[in-house]
Amino acid sequence: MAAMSNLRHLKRGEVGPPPPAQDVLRVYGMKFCPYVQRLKLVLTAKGIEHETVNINLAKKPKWFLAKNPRGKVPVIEKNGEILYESDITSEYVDEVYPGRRLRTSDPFRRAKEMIALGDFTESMSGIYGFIQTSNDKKQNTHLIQARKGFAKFDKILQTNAHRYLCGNQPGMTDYMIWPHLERIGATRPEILALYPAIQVYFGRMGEDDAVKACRHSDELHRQFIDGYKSRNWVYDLGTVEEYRFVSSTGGKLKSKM
Ligand SMILES: N[C@@H](CCC(=O)N[C@@H](CS)C(=O)NCC(=O)O)C(=O)O
Repeated sequence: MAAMSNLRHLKRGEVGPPPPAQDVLRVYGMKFCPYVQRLKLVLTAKGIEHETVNINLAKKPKWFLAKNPRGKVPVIEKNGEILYESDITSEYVDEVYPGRRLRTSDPFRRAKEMIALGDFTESMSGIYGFIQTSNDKKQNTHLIQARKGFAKFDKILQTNAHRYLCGNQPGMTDYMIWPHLERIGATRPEILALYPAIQVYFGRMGEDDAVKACRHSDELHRQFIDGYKSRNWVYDLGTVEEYRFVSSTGGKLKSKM
């Protein structure tokens, strides 16, 4: 159950995997997707066994589009049922699998977390715009947008009574935020340095076991984002493992996932 699976990304024209075996949870993902990482953090924090099939999102197989008409990862499949969207799948597995409950149960605290997530999310299109362009003028516009959300998020963290947004251990909202912070830390650490509370939070999240298990090196992130900038998406970067299908019609997908 490697956290961010190293399995090769399957593309259009390639035969799809057989359905998952009875009661096996399967994640359709992409090694560098922050939304897949959200779900993987939740699965890892709760110790939920699962297998992974990685999808080449630049050349999506038809059989994948049939599973999620939105064409996005993550998707989960179990016993013939399918769900997608990182927040929906994460909440679902948190609720139906045993283990530490990651969603905050107190309605008021949960509502405050949603406000923090909203402020953080406000800066995301700015951040990804900034990371992906080399044009100075465009970078500046994106940075202005990113800073608005970050300043609000930093203020929330300053007055937060706990080590993490969700308490003294990372919870659901922390895991929804972390994948984006990881990418900013890897590519633009100077932005994080502008916000003292975000920087402390970043360091604390980095100590969490699930975060460690799902984390890519800064160098690997930079390699992937460089491809992204030049519109040359390379998904099979770093360690790459091959699938071993037992049969094309059914049965277990045999692989270290
Ligand atoms: N709202 C979705 C966003 C997921 C998403 O954008 N995933 C990207 C990869 S990081 C994707 O599948 N992109 C393919 C596409 O948009 O065609 C979620 O939270 O799961």
